[in-house]
This record gives sequence, structure tokens and C-alpha cells, in this order.
Amino acid sequence: QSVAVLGAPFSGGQKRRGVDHGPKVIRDAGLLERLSALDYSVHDFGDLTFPKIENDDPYMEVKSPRTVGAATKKLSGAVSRAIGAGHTLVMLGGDHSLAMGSVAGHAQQCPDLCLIWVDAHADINTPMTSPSGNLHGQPVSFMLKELQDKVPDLPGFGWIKPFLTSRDIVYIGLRDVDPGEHHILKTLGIQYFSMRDIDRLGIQRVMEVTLDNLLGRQQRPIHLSFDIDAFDPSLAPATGTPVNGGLTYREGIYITEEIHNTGLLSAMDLVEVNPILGTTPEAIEATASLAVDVIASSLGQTREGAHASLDEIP
Ligand code: DIR
Ligand code: MN
Ligand code: MN
Ligand code: MN
Repeated sequence: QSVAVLGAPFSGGQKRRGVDHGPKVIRDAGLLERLSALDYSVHDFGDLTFPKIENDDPYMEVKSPRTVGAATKKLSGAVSRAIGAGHTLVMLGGDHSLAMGSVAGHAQQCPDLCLIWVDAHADINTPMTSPSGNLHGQPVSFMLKELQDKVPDLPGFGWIKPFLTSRDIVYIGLRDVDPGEHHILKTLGIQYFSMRDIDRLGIQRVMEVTLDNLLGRQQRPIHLSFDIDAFDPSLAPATGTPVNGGLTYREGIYITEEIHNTGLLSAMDLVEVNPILGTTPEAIEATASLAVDVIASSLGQTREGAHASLDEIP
């Protein structure tokens, strides 16, 4: 079992600088050591570099299209190669526009994958519905076949063709959804569990339905795209768009334990950790260490404990 860790220090999908330091603080919080302790052979692929693109004028309201298009294209190639080489991939962001690249690269190797999107936000605005013009609020719209006609040809995005259907994705943790996004979720019948749904059903039932919907008919590879702002801001303060009333630590870890237990996790993103937005060193460390816990749990760290073999107790 081998895990590839790939950093993507990129912030061009939104306006707040600092999220490009996410990979560094997540590594500094001990990620590689924690994964090695789980008995993986860990391959650190280092951090990608993203060349600066001059004169990247907005396309209508959409900001930095060429910059985001080039970065996600580069990421998709790197992710595709790592998964093709047999690794389980962990992508460290960076802002969530990067998921266009990581999920597309994963889908190149695993066309039948399904996507679990854990986030306060749905990130499914099209370039036309986006109230902010920020591409980190739009990545899912570029992936969905049903939205093909709603997404214009942005400069820099010629490389990506939609590759998912609305039945291949489930959202967990939503609590800040724009009107255009809500319209898309409802008209396409996309499965989502808002924080209200988690309050009503409990996280155990939410995961049961999520996994049954995605895997009930056929076992297939899972892509987990985890935005740290899914957690309550008291747990993950160092992030660009915090929203009150988020996941508890136990709900977040239950999600990742259940995903690990399927045995089908093939790639994951951990995005939107922004150390510049932590107001104290403790706030930054807490957010980064939470990110490490989420990744370790997704890859098999358990709360109940574990042991390697059934040999005698010494
Ligand atoms: C908002 C915020 N829906 C937008 N999105 C964020 O800009 O489209 N995503 N913060 O993570
Ligand atoms: Mn997001
Ligand atoms: Mn978010
Ligand atoms: Mn295991």
C-alpha cells in the first residue's frame, strides 16, 4: 500500500493570499510521519510550481481564468500519473479550484469514480451564476455533464471536458449555498446533506445513505474532496470563508472513518487551509493539525486502536 503526497501551493481561485502556504503547514504538522506510522510507504512528490501568467484579464466577472486553467491542467497531469503508478493520492491545497485538476486527473485513470464533497459550500456556481467571480466557488460546474451547456469556454479551460453525472456526487456539510447553486442542486437532483440534514438524521445515517447511493449498485473508486471550512470555525479558524455551525470534530472523523472502511478511497484533496488567516499561532496549528487528522483517518487511522497481528501479548 503506497500513498503519494502532492502539494499544490495555489491561491488563484480566490482573493485572499496565504492559502498557497497550506501544503507547508500541513506537512509541518507531521503529515508524512503520521502516514508512515499507518504502515504506508509514503512517496512525497513535493510541491508543484505554478508559473505566473501575465495579463490574465477577467472573463466577464470570472477572475484569473488563465492562471486557474493552467494550474488545474498541470495538477490533473500529476494526479493522473501518481494514480496510474498505483498510489493512493493525497493532494494538499491550495484553494478549492484545484479540485478541477485533481478530480479530472483521477477520472483519467478511473473513469467510474464517484465524488464525496465535504464543504460548507457547494462550489457548483457556473461562471454565469457566480456572485463573486472566484473560481474556487465553481469547480464542480466544470465536471458535470449536465452543466456542459451552462459553462462557457473560458480562456485556459480548453483542456477540461465534463466527466461526471449528477448521480456520481454527494455533498456533506453544506450551510452557505448561493441561489444559483441551490437551483442547480434541486433541478439536477444532486444528493446533499446540509448541516440541517446532519442535525436531523445524525452523521451515522448520513454516511449510510451517502455510501449506499454511490456504491450500492457497483463498487467503484472514491474521490474525497475535503474543504477544511466544512468544520466549525472554532475548530478550523485558519481558512478563507468560515461559516458558523459546521461539523464537529467527531462528525468529521466519522465521515473519514466510514470512507476508509469502504476500502475504495483512491484519491483525496485537503484544501483551503490558510495560515495567514489564523489570528494566533495556536489557531494556525489547530487548523493544520485537524487537516492531518482528517487525512490520517481517511487512510485508516482509527479511534478504537489497531494492531498488526494476533501474536501473543508480550
Ligand atoms: C461562494 C463562496 N459560494 C462563491 N464559495 C466558497 O464565491 O461562489 N467556496 N467559499 O469554498
Ligand atoms: Mn470548497
Ligand atoms: Mn468551502
Ligand atoms: Mn485499512
